[in-house]
Amino acid sequence: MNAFEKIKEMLNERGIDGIYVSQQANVNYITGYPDELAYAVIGQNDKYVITDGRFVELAENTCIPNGFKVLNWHLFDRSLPKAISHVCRECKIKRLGFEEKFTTYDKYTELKQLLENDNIELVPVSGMIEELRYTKNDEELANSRKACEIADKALEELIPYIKPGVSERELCARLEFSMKMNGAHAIGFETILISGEKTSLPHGKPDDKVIEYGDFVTIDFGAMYNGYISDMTRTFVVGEASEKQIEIYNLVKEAQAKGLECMRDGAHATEPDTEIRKIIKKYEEYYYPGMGHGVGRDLHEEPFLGNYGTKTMKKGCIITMEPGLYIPGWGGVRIEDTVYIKEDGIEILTKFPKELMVLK
Ligand SMILES: [Mn+2]
Repeated sequence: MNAFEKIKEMLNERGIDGIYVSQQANVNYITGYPDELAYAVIGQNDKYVITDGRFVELAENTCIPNGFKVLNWHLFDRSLPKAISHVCRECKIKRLGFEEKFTTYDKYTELKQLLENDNIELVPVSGMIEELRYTKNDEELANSRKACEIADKALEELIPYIKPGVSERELCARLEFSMKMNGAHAIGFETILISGEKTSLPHGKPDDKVIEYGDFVTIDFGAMYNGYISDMTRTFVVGEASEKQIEIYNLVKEAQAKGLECMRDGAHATEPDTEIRKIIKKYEEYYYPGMGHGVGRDLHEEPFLGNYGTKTMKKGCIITMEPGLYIPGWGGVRIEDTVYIKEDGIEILTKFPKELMVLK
């Protein structure tokens, strides 16, 4: 069954006969459109991409081959809701689903008014296209694998530059340059490249701080390839590692290995967290409980792993495993891989070594 057939089945299950899709990764996934600022409306028999004049040619080239019609909403009094209501009339949609988490209030209000005039009902929908994106097909896996390879290569190229006196900003620029030179279509997300005490900030930002002797350096970064993102974190020590740095590092490494062991087809999203807590018990107050997430077209997507997780890992999921310990005023360690769940076991897509590296 292709994606369009599955979507029609989902429309039936939800008692709607069309859906307006606005979340960008969802739009790109179902249409094949590779850029931003496009929307989709799927009916029982027709499907439309709606964008503006800057992107019409691209949308025609990429979406018409997939059976979409392309509209320019600027030609509907520069109103996206007017273009959507036009499509609803064309497709004879009577109950239109919309993504409640990704539709702004002003668009909702205008669309509701327009549709009411045509006796069309607006129905909030959540997580529908995301359900299709939950597991990855071979083509998606190939893109993720390539993004991970590029990240591995870029980090390897950065290692010789990580030394005292170099700023976080400079290292960050070199890493992102390397990803692009190795074929990344974009960086996957804002690079976290932090050092010293700042490594206690799980999502700290690089600045003009220079690397000092004895610093931890935490690098959390990813490449994007054909719309798919890799996500990897490594933590290094520069110069010489203290006993406590070695202890914390090895504990997180052990926790990460345990987390990987808990990843398999059918495992519940809470399971890695439960097992990891047993290992880091002594430092549990410094542990952050969100230690994994699906990654694909979006950096953070279902399933989310942690004590609040509700989903089950499935064959075809691509998920990160990234436990860390973050000690305020001292520093932190995180080790993260992007992992593919196979029918029988896992494939770790990010392959950069995880033994503690003390960079001289
Ligand atoms: Mn991550």
